[in-house]
Amino acid sequence: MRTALIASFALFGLAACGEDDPVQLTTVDPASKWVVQPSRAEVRANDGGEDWDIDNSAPDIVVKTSCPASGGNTTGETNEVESYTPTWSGGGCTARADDLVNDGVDFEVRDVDTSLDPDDGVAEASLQITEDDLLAGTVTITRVGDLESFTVTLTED
Ligand SMILES: [Ca+2]
Ligand SMILES: [Ca+2]
Ligand SMILES: [Ca+2]
Repeated sequence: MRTALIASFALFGLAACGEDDPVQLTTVDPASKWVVQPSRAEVRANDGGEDWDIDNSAPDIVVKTSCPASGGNTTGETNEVESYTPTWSGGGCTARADDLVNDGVDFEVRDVDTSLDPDDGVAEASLQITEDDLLAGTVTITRVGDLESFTVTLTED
């Protein structure tokens, strides 16, 4: 009886531990540094039925990127691109491979407006990144917030 009880506690301990075990990388060096760069997005034609901007122009899209908040990782912000299909080549964040795979990356996408008309939120998301994504060098998510799609490139620094 006593043995069984201990055994079940041991099993419970193992299961609880398993959930929190960090993902082990097999090909990519866990300590390698990677740049997470928003590269393009496809924005919905309107913001819940309203035009993005009162002058009926395309939204002015900026992406804030937050790599996992552990030692040496960074945040970034793209420049503003006025388009329904914006592309960017700078303003990403940098992080260790093991931090990316275990903690993912947070994105906040907004349409910049004037001080009289506060910025419109477009999407907020946490993007899980796998070792396969790092090896592929890119990852795309679809239908998040008011984005039809969102693509980031992953480049070893
Ligand atoms: Ca707007
Ligand atoms: Ca605009
Ligand atoms: Ca705007």
